[in-house]
Amino acid sequence: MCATCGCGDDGATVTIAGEPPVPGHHHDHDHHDHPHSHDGQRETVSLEQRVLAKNDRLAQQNRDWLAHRDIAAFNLTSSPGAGKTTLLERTIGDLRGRTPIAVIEGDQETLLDAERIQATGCRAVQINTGPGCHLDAAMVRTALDALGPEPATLLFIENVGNLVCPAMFDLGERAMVVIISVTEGADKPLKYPHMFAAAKLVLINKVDLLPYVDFDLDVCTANARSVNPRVDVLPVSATTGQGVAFWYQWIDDTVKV
Ligand SMILES: Nc1nc2c(ncn2[C@@H]2O[C@H](COP(=O)(O)OP(=O)(O)OP(=O)(O)O)[C@@H](O)[C@H]2O)c(=O)[nH]1
Ligand SMILES: [Mg+2]
Repeated sequence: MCATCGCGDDGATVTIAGEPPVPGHHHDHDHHDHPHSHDGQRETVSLEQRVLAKNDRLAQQNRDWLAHRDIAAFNLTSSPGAGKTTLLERTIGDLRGRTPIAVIEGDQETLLDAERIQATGCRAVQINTGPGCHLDAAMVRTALDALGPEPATLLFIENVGNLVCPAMFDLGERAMVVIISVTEGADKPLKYPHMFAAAKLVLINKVDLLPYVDFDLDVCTANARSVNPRVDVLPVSATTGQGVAFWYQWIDDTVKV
């Protein structure tokens, strides 16, 4: 069960396209078999705390595992369709040859995004969360075992498209990057503050569409900084390539920290 929205995430699977799926971890989540509402709010809050505390422990193990191999991981979050996979396709193409790159894809169903990434020649595994609405640290651990990234890999984790629950689940990444596209409205940082507060970088994508939509870059930036004063903000277009050089520079700077 998701600690934030209560949806189920049992039965996640990890798949390398072209190979049979392997079951993900079992989500015992320290809970019993009954719904959690019958004992009132206190039990629900305590369960949430246990789920998140357990995730934080596993995330720290992931962080240690990655650091030991000099692997920097970036957790990409956004609402569905903001352009995460398109940006990854361009990023892989542009950074190819500079450093090894691998991708963990998270979606409720389908191998579509992993297949798009593999079409670029990059190694990718797909986690299908089923009814679950976010990746968690245990799923990423299973995916890392399947992926076997070489030392010094640049690892991108594309989270399930959702601006709410992924904010709560540390995966052991170096940084969370939230992508918002100009068609979504400049108010989104105010309406989904937890995600923007957790991010190190906000990428404002699809700026090629700015002439056609009512979206104010300065207002969106100010809204993001009102919930996270130190967050970096970069406007980009994953399809035209506008601004992506600054994204690559940001990756370089963050990897070196
Ligand atoms: N005009 C424009 N379209 C874009 C841009 N980036 C992505 N798109 C389009 O937006 C749609 C969704 O892009 P995806 O990359 O699949 O988005 P996503 O965030 O990976 O989607 P989910 O994984 O389903 O959450 C596609 O039709 C892309 O071609 C961009 O910079 N400009
Ligand atoms: Mg995608």
